[in-house]
This record gives sequence, structure tokens and C-alpha cells, in this order.
Amino acid sequence: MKRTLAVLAVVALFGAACGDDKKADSGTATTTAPATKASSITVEVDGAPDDLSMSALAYFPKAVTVHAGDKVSFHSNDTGEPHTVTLGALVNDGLTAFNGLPDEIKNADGPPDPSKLPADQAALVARFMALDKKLPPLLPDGPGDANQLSANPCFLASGDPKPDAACEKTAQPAFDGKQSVYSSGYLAEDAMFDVTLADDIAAGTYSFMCLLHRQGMTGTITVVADDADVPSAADVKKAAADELESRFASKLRPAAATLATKAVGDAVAGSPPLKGEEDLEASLNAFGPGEATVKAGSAMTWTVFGPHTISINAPEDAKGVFVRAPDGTWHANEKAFKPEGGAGAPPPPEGDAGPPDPKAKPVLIDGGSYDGTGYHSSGVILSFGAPVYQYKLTFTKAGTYKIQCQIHPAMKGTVNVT
Ligand SMILES: [Cu+2]
Repeated sequence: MKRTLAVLAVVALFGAACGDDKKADSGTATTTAPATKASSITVEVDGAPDDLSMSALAYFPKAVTVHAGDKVSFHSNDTGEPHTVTLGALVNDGLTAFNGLPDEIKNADGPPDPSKLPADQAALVARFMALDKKLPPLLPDGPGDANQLSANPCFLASGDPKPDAACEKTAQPAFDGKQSVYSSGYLAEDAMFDVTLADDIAAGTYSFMCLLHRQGMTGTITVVADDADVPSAADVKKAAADELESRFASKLRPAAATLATKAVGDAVAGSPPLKGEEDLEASLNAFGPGEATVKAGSAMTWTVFGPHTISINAPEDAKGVFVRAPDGTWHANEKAFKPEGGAGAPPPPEGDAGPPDPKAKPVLIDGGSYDGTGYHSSGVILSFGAPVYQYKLTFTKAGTYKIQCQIHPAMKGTVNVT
């Protein structure tokens, strides 16, 4: 998962920001309430309505307006995709540099080759890359642990953090708009990251982003003068629900209905991401069909879309992307990633292979057989784009088997073997 989540991040980074700009502009136009001070508002991190198993790589609402001294509480909805909420000068500078890139570079499927760019564009890219590197991706581009700077809380008044070590543990200060790094680290299910805005924070717009999903997952806090109107907490709550529904859920619902009733011969794990300006920003976490029936001795083959596992009888400690060490630091959960009882996805290619060829045929992973006992798992299959992978599992014994994804807790299905 780590590699392609990082690839996903890079694709999102160069693919999603233009649309995001437009959405940010419309997001700030939320209705304003009378001049009552919204002392505390909540921003949802990711999310899914009750009737859909999905991930949304977004904050809801994307843009909020507050007064100095107010509190913005970021509430984590753990759909399985790990996120952070990261503010500070490095984030602002990095996003400003990114937004200054030419559209064709921002919209490309991968990072540009600097040697093929005109000198002025190469300089812009180099400046952006230098800033972006100071806050590394939450998960690395290859095997290994989560980046410890990004995975753990970090409050740094000034200067650059060490790019591969957790920041020194400190009490969380108010956000004054000047800190170089102000980051939640990985947000567990239902975690709340409270950002109190300092009484003396300057009016202006402060960006935040996710250190996994990068420039594809951003938002803004705009601080206005004390006598200016801001939306009430209830307005913000309504805007959050409206954005989740209009931008993502309403668009994924038809795909979810199709998925649920797929034929066994066309089985899928997950769905292609939404097309268009929300490409890669939301996808379904579901098996299609949700319930399948096959004869003993025959196989099921799922075409995989996204970062998923196909697992049976997973132990509790093999669920979830992150685990917490006794010292409180967050680490990648290797147990969730590795295959069990059969083959998993082949190791990622050496070096930066770039985005997958959209016309390539999926690679078939033969996961062997399941005899009705014990734990079996595909391990994480990172299947972005083409799709890249299919996973085949032969069921040798009659029974009813619950399948699940160890990345996405709500992604569950049943295979009846007769
Ligand atoms: Cu994220």
C-alpha cells in the first residue's frame, strides 16, 4: 500500500489541485450568519454517509471563516484512508508554490521531467519540490515504516523539521499563523484535533493539508476581523454535510448500486475513483457482488480498484493501516499489509515507474486456495489506474465465509460455497 498510496498522492498532487481551487472559491461563499461569534466549529476529515461505504479524500467543509480566538476542531472519520491535518508556514509556502505551477504540470499524471521543461518552469517545479520535500509523505514510496515526522504530532515555532524523525514532544500551542509546522500527525478513528487560533493571529487565509494525500486534500481557515460576520457552528455543520453529499456521495451512490448486484464472474473489490475534477478524491470501499455463491472447488476472481485486501478471519491486530507503539508514536501496521495463506501482489518495480499504463491488462494474482479454516489474506493490493491487479482465490470447502478489507473497516462481503 505504501508505495502506491504514495503514487496516488503524487497523482492527486498533480491532478486535483486546479479543480480544488475552484471549489475553494465557491466554498468560501458559504452563507453568513448574524454577527454572533462562532467560538467553536467542527471540520470533518474524510467521511461517508450512513448508506455508503466510501472514502473521501477531503475536509468538510473545505473552507471555513472564523475570528481570532476561535477553535476549529478537526474530527477524524476513519474510513480506512489515513490522514493528517497539517498547517503552518511550510504548508502555506508549498501550496502557494504548487498553485503557481502551470496548469499542464499540475494536471499531468505524474511529476514532470525537469530536463524537458523551459528554464522558468523548471525553476518553479524545483522550488515547489524543495518545499514539498520538507514535509514528507505519511507513508513511503516503497516498503517501510510511516514517516515519523508526518505520522506524529509536530508543533514547530520556526525553521525546518528533520524530515525523517518525530518532532520533539511539546504541549500543543495555539495556532498563531507563524509556526513553521503545526500538525496533528496520523488521526485515529474519532480523534479530534483542536486548533485554537491565537488571540493575536493576523487576519488572513491559512491553508491546511493531509500529509498522505498532499495537494489533493487541502482546505483553508480564513481569519476575519472581530466585527466581521462568520458562519455559525450550525451553518458549518450543514455546509459539511452538503459538501459530502453533493461533491461525493451523490456521485458514488449509482456506482454502489451497480456494484452490489454484480455477477460473480465480474467480481470487484472497490470501485474506480470518480471521474473528472474529483478524480481520485473519493471511491467506494465495497465488494461487488456483496454476497456471492460459488461451487466448492471453484474460484472467485476479484478485479481490484484502489488499495484493498481480500481477507478471511483476520486477527484484530492485522486490521488497520496504523498501530501505536507503547511510547505513543504511530507506525505502519505491517501485519495488515502482508499476504497470508497464499501469494500476494508482486513487489513494486524498482525506481519510479511512473503512472501505470491505462491500457495494460490487469496482472492476475493467484492467491491459492481456502479450505474453510484459519486466516487467509491477499495482503494489500495497490491497484490504481488500469486496474493493475486481479486476485483469484479457490474455495475447496462448502461454507459461508465473511470477507473483508483490512484497510477499510466498512468493506465487508460474503462468499457462500455450496
Ligand atoms: Cu489524507
